[in-house]
Amino acid sequence: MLTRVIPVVALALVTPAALSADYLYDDGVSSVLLGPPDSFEEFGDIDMLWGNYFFTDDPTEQVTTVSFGLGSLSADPTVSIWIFDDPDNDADPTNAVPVFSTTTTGVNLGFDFNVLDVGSVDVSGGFFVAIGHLAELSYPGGSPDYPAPARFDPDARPDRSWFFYDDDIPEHDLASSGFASRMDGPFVPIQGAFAIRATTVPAPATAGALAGLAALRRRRRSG
Ligand SMILES: [Ca+2]
Ligand SMILES: [Ca+2]
Repeated sequence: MLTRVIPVVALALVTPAALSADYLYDDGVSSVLLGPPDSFEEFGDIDMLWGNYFFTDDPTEQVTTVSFGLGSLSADPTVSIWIFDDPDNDADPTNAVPVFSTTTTGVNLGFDFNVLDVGSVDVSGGFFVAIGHLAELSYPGGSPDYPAPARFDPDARPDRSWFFYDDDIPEHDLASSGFASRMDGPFVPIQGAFAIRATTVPAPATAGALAGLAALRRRRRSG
């Protein structure tokens, strides 16, 4: 009995890391920044959310890491990190359900990424990984100005990236956000994909099944 258990445990520890998947659209050179237009001055500070929609390779996976590039930030550099699972998996995140959120201090690292360990967040099929930031209205030199925190790659596909503006982004009902657009929408002057990436591992059931399969093969080989 012991000889059957030990290989399974060892494989369960090794397999998830070996099978981790990276989801991204950018090519590492995300050279364009997006923020509210100065014409939004009448609305004051603008809450932003921008993110990428991905599809899991396996039916269910666990997001372990979110990586994101940032542009210019407000005086308060706090950013929020959100993971949504989309119940209808239709590439449209406006009805997606938040399954994880936290806040951290964002840093503009140029083409490099802020990296956040999110633990193990279950997602199935279509999921949406987004960054939030309050774009504070300021008046440098007397003219209205907003930061442009959403960094994107203009060479990447634009039809999986979405952004939202509102006084306070309604993360639990993105469809009701004051402004929502895909990155190939009519109000987008430069299209592209956001510098937001997700790393996943197989969900425990999948990892366990794979480990069991490997153990079965090993037993067959040795038998
Ligand atoms: Ca889903
Ligand atoms: Ca949807």
